[in-house]
Amino acid sequence: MMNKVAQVVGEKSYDVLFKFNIVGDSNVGKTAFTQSFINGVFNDSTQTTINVDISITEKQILDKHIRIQMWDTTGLERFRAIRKSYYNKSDGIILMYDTTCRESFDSILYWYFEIQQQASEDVPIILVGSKTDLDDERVVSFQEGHIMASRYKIPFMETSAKIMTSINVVIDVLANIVLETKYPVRKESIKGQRPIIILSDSDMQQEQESKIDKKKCCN
Ligand SMILES: Nc1nc2c(ncn2[C@@H]2O[C@H](COP(=O)(O)OP(=O)(O)OP(=O)(O)O)[C@@H](O)[C@H]2O)c(=O)[nH]1
Ligand SMILES: [Mg+2]
Repeated sequence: MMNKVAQVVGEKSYDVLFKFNIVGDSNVGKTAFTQSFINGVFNDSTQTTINVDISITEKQILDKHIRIQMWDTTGLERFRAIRKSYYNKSDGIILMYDTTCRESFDSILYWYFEIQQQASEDVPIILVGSKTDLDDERVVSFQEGHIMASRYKIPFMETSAKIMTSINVVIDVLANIVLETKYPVRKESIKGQRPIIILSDSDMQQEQESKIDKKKCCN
């Protein structure tokens, strides 16, 4: 098969290996997201990640068997130096903020800048707003997330690791974008299956920022 990079790891084989990084402020839910995706369970007693945790899983997308490495590191500023090598050869990045924490949303600018500095040019990024199950505590509206993503021309989704909302969809969207880039011949077949809204400038103008009071922020 064209482009097939068959690799064998123990008994298992896979067609493609993707390295995905998840970034965002401390406490936004990066580890909870990763664990929900990898293990299918929510752990509400996560500790701040020290150094880097790498988890691995495999997934079938269309005719490709994909091995996904999830690289999860701390969002704490004092560990910034550690993160330099973290972005090396990243295939895709989940840029996360917490919908109940305005400060984490304001930090998106900073994280986007760090990605531009450290990751390879044109690495696919998806913006993710976390903790949608905490609806009463929400301080960042869906529209604001949408507008931010439009600004950077990247896809956007909201998730909850606790009730498993859209966790797999985020990974599927990112994996499909990477597959489209690495295997352009597949573009047409994948396009029809991509569950994302392509954000345009006109979408952006039509969106009204909703007025939500600041109620609470990150710890
Ligand atoms: N209700 C709710 N709580 C969540 C969700 N995701 C994460 N949390 C909680 O938010 C807190 C922080 O989650 P973590 O996943 O450890 O955050 P992190 O981004 O990995 O933080 P650092 O490792 O310090 O960078 C924990 O108490 C989680 O239980 C969610 O979807 N819903
Ligand atoms: Mg963590």
